[in-house]
Amino acid sequence: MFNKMTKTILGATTAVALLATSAVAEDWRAWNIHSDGHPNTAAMDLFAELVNARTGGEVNVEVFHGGVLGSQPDALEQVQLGAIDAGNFNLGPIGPIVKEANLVSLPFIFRDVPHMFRVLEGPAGDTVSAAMADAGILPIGWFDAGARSFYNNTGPINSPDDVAGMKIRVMNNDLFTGMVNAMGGNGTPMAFAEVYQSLSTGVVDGAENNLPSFESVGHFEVAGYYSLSEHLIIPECICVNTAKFEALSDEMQAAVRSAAEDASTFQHALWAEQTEASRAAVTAAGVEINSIADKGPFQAAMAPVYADYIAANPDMEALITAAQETE
Ligand code: BDP
Repeated sequence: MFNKMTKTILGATTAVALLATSAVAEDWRAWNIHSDGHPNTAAMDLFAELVNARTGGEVNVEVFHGGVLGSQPDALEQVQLGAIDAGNFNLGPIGPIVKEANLVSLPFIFRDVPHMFRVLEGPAGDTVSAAMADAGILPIGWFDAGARSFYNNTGPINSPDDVAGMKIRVMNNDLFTGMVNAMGGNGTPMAFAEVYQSLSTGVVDGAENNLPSFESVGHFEVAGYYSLSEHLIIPECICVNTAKFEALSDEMQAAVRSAAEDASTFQHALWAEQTEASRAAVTAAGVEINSIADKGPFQAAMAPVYADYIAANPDMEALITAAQETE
């Protein structure tokens, strides 16, 4: 399926590539935390291929997979500085840099993934994108990252009380630490690369992520219980250093944008497939996946997280209401 979709998309690029004017070629280094076999890696490879083809070689993207260019918070700083040009970033770690991006990192703010995309494509999403662009991190494509759920090595989680007393690794954002702490747990920010080791040595009791990431980095080998709390539905972007993008001609900007859009469409299809494949793979490996009949108590436990957040960021309230009221 990869090949067929890739070919169709590449076939449509020839005409656009001919539009490319000859200017000095630039090389963009792109960050990706994932490795082979993860949908985002295939999508970032396609993005690079499409940019190179559609800009007629005027922009050459090279993607560095597996987080070799550094941790996500560090890489984001590098994008702001222009030392890294682009990448596939999760909006969670962007929140500490761009306040508006925190809209999508509030637990249970979205009803489901389609609701998240409707918000992103509406006025609230425009506000988030504009703030990111102002901070130097311009989103030009949106990836599906499903929903994040808790996993641990003690037992199934069915209520917030089951999280109480657990040390849970979270991505770098105070909202996530507050989220776990509000359930009586101990939210512990840590780089993604350190989570496997920390789970296996008991430095943390659990973590939270979507099924493809839970599988792809082997966390399922060291955390046998995956509980479908689906507490965070955070999109990811293909993001580019704003100044680098704006320095391109209009044609080149359109070519890069269309590459990001097609790579995103491709990613969405792969994501749906991979989520099911990962569910099957971890189940076959002995992981117990449990659904949670009533998520109400988890949502109720988030009341202080929202109250504290809005008290500290009163200007975010309108955006939060707009997201919640989006049909
Ligand atoms: C994955 C995201 C990646 C994050 C990672 C994490 O795709 O961007 O760095 O989770 O938990 O799902 O750190």
